[in-house]
Amino acid sequence: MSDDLGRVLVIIPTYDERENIDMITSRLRASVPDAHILVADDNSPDGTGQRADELAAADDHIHVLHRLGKEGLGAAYLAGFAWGLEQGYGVLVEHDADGSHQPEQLPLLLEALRDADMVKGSRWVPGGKVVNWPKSREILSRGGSLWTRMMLGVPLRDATGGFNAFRAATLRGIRVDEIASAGYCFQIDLGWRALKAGFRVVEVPITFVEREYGQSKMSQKIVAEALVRTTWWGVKHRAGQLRELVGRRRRELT
Ligand SMILES: Nc1nc2c(ncn2[C@@H]2O[C@H](COP(=O)(O)OP(=O)(O)OP(=O)(O)O)[C@@H](O)[C@H]2O)c(=O)[nH]1
Ligand SMILES: [Mg+2]
Repeated sequence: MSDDLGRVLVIIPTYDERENIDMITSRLRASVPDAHILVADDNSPDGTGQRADELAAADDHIHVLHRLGKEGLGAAYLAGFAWGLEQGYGVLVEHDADGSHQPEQLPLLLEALRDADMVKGSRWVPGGKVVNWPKSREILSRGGSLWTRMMLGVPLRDATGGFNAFRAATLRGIRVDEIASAGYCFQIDLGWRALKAGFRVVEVPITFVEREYGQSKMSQKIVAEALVRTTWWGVKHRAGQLRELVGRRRRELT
């Protein structure tokens, strides 16, 4: 599929996803047979990591990164990116374990990456959908993206979306090692950094399906982190724009 882009690595962060890990890996293997999968598990108490080891032992396209304990999805992805870049993959994909992202739609993201540096699976562009989500979650997600657009001036419709594909060069170019964000705002952070660095970020419509099995790790703390960080970045960004404007006016006047 994306021969010209290099080998594809799909990173799946897991924390207590035992009920989903077989389903998600088998669907990914069927959907994009050439892609490799890296399960980044934070020592899940329910044994997801051990199950992933069994799957990896039976399939040379599946790999497992065992981490010491729960550090948030952002940290798990950063470790996964570092592993994938080190191993020479040309494309790195973020993919949840819980069935919210459809492995069958991954080819659409990979296709779009031919003409982009980062592709975001998007619920809030025409053709994008959410299935089985309560209205409250939709409001939170749309509101989060709207706030991000207002604060940062980014053109993204689904800034918090977590189904993303990157060229390796994009991740190398955005200093991912400096990212401290842990929860949803990790996704905002990646998109914002990619845009600031001048990369082409494209959104493609996806169908997002609420998880059927296992527990969501979303919490008030994660929402608060996203709100505080986005607002802080926005204030710094707007202050920078203002300084530039004032400097330009001064130069014009002298
Ligand atoms: N390794 C690791 N994975 C995590 C951690 N927190 C969440 N995840 C994984 O990240 C993915 C997304 O987490 P979810 O709990 O589904 O959170 P969400 O999708 O933002 O929230 P929902 O929409 O409610 O499902 C899942 O595959 C989780 O297992 C963590 O601390 N460490
Ligand atoms: Mg989820």
